[in-house]
Amino acid sequence: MGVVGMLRANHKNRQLPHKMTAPTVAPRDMANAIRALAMDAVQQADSGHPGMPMGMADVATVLFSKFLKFDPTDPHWPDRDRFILSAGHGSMLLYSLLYLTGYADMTLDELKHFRQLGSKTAGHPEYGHATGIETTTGPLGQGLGNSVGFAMAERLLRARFGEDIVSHFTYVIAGDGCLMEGIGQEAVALAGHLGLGRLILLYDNNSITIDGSTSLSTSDDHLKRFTAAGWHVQAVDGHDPDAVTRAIRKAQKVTDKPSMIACKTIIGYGAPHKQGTAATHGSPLGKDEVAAARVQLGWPYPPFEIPEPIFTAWRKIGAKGKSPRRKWVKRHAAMAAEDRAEFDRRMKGDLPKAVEDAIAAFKKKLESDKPSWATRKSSQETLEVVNPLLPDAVGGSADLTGSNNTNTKTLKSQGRSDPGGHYVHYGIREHAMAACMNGLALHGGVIPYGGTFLTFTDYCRNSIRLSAMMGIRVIYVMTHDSIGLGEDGPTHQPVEHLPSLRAIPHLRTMRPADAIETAECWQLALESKTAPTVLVLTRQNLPAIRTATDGNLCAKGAYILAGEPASPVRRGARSLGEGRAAGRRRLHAVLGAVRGPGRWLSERGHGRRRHRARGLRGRVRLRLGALAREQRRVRRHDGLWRLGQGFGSLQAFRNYSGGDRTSGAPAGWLNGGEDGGTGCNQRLRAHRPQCDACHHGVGPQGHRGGGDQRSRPGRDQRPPLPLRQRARPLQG
Ligand SMILES: Cc1ncc(C[n+]2csc(CCOP(=O)(O)OP(=O)(O)O)c2C)c(N)n1
Ligand SMILES: [Mg+2]
Repeated sequence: MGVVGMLRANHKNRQLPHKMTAPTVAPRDMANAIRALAMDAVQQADSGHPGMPMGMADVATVLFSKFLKFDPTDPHWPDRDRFILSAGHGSMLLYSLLYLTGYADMTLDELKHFRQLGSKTAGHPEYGHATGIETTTGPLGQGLGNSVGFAMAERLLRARFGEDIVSHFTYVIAGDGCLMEGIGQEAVALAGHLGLGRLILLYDNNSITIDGSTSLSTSDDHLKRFTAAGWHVQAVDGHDPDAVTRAIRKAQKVTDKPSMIACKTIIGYGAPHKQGTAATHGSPLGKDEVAAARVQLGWPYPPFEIPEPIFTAWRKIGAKGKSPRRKWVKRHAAMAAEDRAEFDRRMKGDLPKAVEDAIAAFKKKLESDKPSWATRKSSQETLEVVNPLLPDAVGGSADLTGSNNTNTKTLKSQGRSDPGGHYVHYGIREHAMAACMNGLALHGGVIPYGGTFLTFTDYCRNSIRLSAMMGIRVIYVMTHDSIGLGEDGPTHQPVEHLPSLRAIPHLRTMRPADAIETAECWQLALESKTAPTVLVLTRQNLPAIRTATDGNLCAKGAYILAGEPASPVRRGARSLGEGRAAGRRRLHAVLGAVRGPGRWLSERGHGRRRHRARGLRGRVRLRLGALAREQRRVRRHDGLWRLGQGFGSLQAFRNYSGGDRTSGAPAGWLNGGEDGGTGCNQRLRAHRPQCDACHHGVGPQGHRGGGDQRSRPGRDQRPPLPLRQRARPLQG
């Protein structure tokens, strides 16, 4: 009898593996539910990563059943523990856990549609697709960087509102890849330095990456490395639930250091012929191996079927958080009214009214003073006005505080001795700074901003892209924006950075031209709850060109600086012609506001202003150069921008490859495949895709000169989740 036959025979008896009489179910069987869901979903999708979920199932079961404080009926409960899957390729681990513990929007149907068009179970976990996904991960090391921000936000808020209201842990699962990444090292060093005691890292120490054994590429002793960085470290057998339990308990008690638990695991645990090898990392196990794994694990149930006692046991775990949450609700209700209102405001992300008033008053003052400040100085002066009124602000810089002008008089440095300090010395760790700010923003209750030189946005780029993809309020203060930076030379001179930032969808890139515009751009950045902002600021002084008027003119995207033009285009031209300096300034204003993040102006739908902006585009284009032209081509001809909500999606792949994953899009076009926005490089390439059947170009309307690709039968035709309709968590 073959393996499948054995299975059938076993399944007839419907016996539960091991000894299981409700209500006690062995942890091993709880973990096997995760393993089975992961391998079956990947097998069904014919795509994905079964190895990591199968390897870490035991650890995750211990974490969720014994430690994690969460309530699926209130996924945004502010005092929940945060769970971050930094090894985002193991997304089925998270999806299985969300389903098993009872998050309403993670249904079995979603698991069955893993990596399919329109499902919440994207290739990598995407924030906003489903509740319980705290952050978007996939680019390795990002989640680890985020976790530092989550833990920092918790500590800051605990210092302000007390343990009764804020007291939770941040748990992060990271693998060999996250630990190898440079950003990982930056994050580890920062967390250790700050002594973030509520941060617990569960390291999937399986010694395997895609290429094979980790011995091919690394000789790091992570335990020593983490110890040197100031972490508490332990090493355990990741398949021994008792050992994992003891280690997490111990880690929780270490309050002055972050904790790392290296969990020795076997990747693909349970797949008899493939476990322990890279073969389980990123490919379906194959029908026979899945069947063999069922026998090996003692799991005779058909795909996606979880036996009732095991399912009930998981749901009980999901229900455990109700009681602590209710107690928290009572404590919250008992807070002093003023404190409660402040806590709620901060978790909602609303700004105090006083901020708007103060910026308006500051603009009036600037109008009369007419300072010729560099915009980095204008930025600092704005922050001096805002920060005392905005306790949410968490500033910082990657060791360029005096250059970025990011610190203000009222802020104290964040650190062990002042856990409530709102200024972070990130050190020379630009990438971790950006990822950490993402974590701060995602946690809620704080508004992060941080600075470096514009040219070093390259070091932060993937995190900036993720801020934009997630639609979160992170403010990047990028100074020294041009050749006016001084004598540092070409290594420090940003040339292509501005257009390349503007090519990132949903990112607001603003380059104010004087002090008033800087104040206005700051206001926009602070008010922008659903998009990050890059403030591009000068080192050199600029003359005042604006007179303050009521309202925020930069919010319009573009506006007429002076006089009444005969037509917007001619107006722009005339400004340029009127004199070099004036022309530059005019262009500054336009670049600062119009091009912005590329789309937000037109999305706002102000017809007249849109017209004006379009009129000015011809001028702007001259300065933006080749990259912007490529970007426009991508958008105009290929339509992926719209279809993929700006970042690429399964939908785009399906539409453009005729719905067949293996038929292949044009070379180099969508090689992100099912990885989704986190892995798709659509932004980086500008090929015009062709239909692989007839070689006609395809666009948003489908085929040009051919049939509509989307009408191909035999594929999931569920519509994608429109960006705005996704289950975007309210912060708090
Ligand atoms: C920044 C980045 N580089 C490369 C990749 C592609 N990638 C995905 S998983 C992986 C290997 C990760 O190894 P590990 O963390 O040990 O995961 P495991 O194989 O143990 O599941 C790589 C290189 C990525 N997702 N992100
Ligand atoms: Mg590994």
